[in-house]
Amino acid sequence: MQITESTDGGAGFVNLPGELEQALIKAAGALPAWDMAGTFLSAATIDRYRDALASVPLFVETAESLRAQLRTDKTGYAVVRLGNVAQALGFGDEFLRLTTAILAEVATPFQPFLRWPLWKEIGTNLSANPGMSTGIGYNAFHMDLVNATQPPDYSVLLCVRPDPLGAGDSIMSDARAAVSRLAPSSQRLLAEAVYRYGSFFELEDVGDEYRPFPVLDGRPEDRGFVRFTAKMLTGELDLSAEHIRAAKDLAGQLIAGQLSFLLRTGDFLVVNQHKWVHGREPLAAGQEKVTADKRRLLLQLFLRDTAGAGTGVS
Ligand SMILES: O=C(O)CCC(=O)C(=O)O
Ligand SMILES: [Fe+2]
Repeated sequence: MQITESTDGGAGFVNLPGELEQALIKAAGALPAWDMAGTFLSAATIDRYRDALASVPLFVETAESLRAQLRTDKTGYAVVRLGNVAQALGFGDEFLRLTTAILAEVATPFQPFLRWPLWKEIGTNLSANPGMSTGIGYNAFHMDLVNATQPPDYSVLLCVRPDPLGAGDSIMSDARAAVSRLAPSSQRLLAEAVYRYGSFFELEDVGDEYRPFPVLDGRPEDRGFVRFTAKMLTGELDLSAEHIRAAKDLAGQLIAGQLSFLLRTGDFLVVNQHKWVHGREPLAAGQEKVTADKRRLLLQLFLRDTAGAGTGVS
């Protein structure tokens, strides 16, 4: 079953009333530059942003409903459509401050990759491995920072430019639902700490490297993760045949339940990583004919649920 949500009707989509868009466009100009406290947006910045937006009509209710929508026991993801706001403001400081201020109402923005700014560019790189983040191929289902003991609670992707050739739909799958469709024998195998993926360096505030890790950690849904990336199933695998089979069963169930939609300019996707895995369909053929400044470009940041009772493996 493939559910394609190409219209605004999907459960996760958030369109703001025109009145709120206009008020946000006005308020953005008054937002100061942010300060960081280590990898986190500073508490002083969060307070200043909150004060600046508190008087914007409809903002407080909208932020509250976004926070509720993102819970594991609710939808667990959102595509917030800020296209009109982006059209008015462009993608400079004002727009990024506004987006950061909105996200700070969900959880604390942070950037665990020490070598990147708060908003990390994910561009289109013709010479990158096609299956990896900036590559042009199929970006298979994964959670971000899968090999950390405390992955970010939420992953955010802001679309500056979609693929000008019209492809590259985002894909999402409810990992908890996919696991529930597996045979108990597969679930048992996925609970064993035998899986490995990727490197771990120059990272902060995501705990330690988790290697090997179990896909299923047995923790409650709002705290634990389905620690999975289909990217670990390519190449030489140092895993038993039965552990490979269980992981492939899960990959198959994730695809069976997938949603897909195209992020437009000014949309941001927030994914609750305790519930959903994400990925991206291939970009269209012919990228070499698109000049570098016109190719697909996203900005990524992460959120830490500091109000929660702690996440991941402690
Ligand atoms: O390109 C995309 O839409 C997804 C990128 C992504 O998931 C990542 O870089 O972690
Ligand atoms: Fe990702």
